[in-house]
Amino acid sequence: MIVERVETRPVHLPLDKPIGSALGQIASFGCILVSVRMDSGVVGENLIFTLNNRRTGVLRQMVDELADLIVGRDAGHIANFWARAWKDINFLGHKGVPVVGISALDGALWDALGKSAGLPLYRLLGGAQDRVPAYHSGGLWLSRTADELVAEAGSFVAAGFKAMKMRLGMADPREDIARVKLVRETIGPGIRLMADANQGLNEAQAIRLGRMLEEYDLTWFEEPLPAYDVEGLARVAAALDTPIASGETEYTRYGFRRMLELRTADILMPDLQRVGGVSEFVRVAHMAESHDVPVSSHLFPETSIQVLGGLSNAIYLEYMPWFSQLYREKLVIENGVAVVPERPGWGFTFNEDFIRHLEQ
Ligand code: SMN
Ligand code: MG
Repeated sequence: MIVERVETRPVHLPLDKPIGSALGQIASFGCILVSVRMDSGVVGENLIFTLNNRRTGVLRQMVDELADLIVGRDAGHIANFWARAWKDINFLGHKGVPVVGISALDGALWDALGKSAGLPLYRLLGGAQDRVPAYHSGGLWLSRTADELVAEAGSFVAAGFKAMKMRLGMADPREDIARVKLVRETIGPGIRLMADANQGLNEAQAIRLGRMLEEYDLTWFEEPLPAYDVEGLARVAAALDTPIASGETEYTRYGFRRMLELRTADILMPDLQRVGGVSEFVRVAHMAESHDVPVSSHLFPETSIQVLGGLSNAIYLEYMPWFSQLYREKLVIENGVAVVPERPGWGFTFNEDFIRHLEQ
């Protein structure tokens, strides 16, 4: 199977209502839909995005610029592509947009491989589990009032979720604590609760807030510090009983190797677009397994579910409904557990009817 062509399409996807996080307000997403066409007729698909459709053109350009590394070549030589691309981006840098470009093509090639083999990715990866616990991450934002937090947390439990994540980062940390207390009281002790600070704290603030949150039995305290401060994060992790989750802002095996060496986090959560695609997610997860560290996913539930299904140390899928409308198929979550599709490739294909109305 030879790659014939790479196509990229920008799509602006608005949210019904803007949401607030420590990363700022989010009103929409600038998505780049990537389609890699094979001589066999198979098309591998993938998705990358920016918040609020800012600088989306840079992502698209990066994918277009890397296309010459796969066009005319054997589409099944994915690791070969990855190694050549790694050398190719050396001059631009081994983090950020160049790695996102690799991730986009890597994922599309894996989708194509699965489709041509007639197998879902999780089986190609070895088949560790066909169900993965999911936590609801599509709510409990900083922009929610106390009443809205209660209503939303209740609605997630009513929908069968056994775990959910809220955001931290109110101007006064006492307000964060009051909000965690409120959500914990709403859902009771039997439902898992995660809290995400989105890099908004410094080391002293993180340890202080983390200590005050210990009594609310958080399953994890996510990204308390700026992503670059891995040494500080290791000290936060050592100071708290609550497990630390981090990694959504980290790149490739080299970034995660450092995190594991320093024991910065109890749970690693690679993001398919930043880690370096399926290939690198798997490398990172296997490396984590050798340290007895579990992994979760970050965003992209429709595609991440296949990767987690291939990993014995995957504990949670982040369920975020943002991109669901872009796909024809719907992710099935039964009693809070996501079902890994048995359809080939990702098992999710772009919904061209919906996308037609969005294209710029
Ligand atoms: C998150 C990521 C991207 C945008 C908003 C919120 C958050 C998460 O860190 O983990 O979902
Ligand atoms: Mg996060």
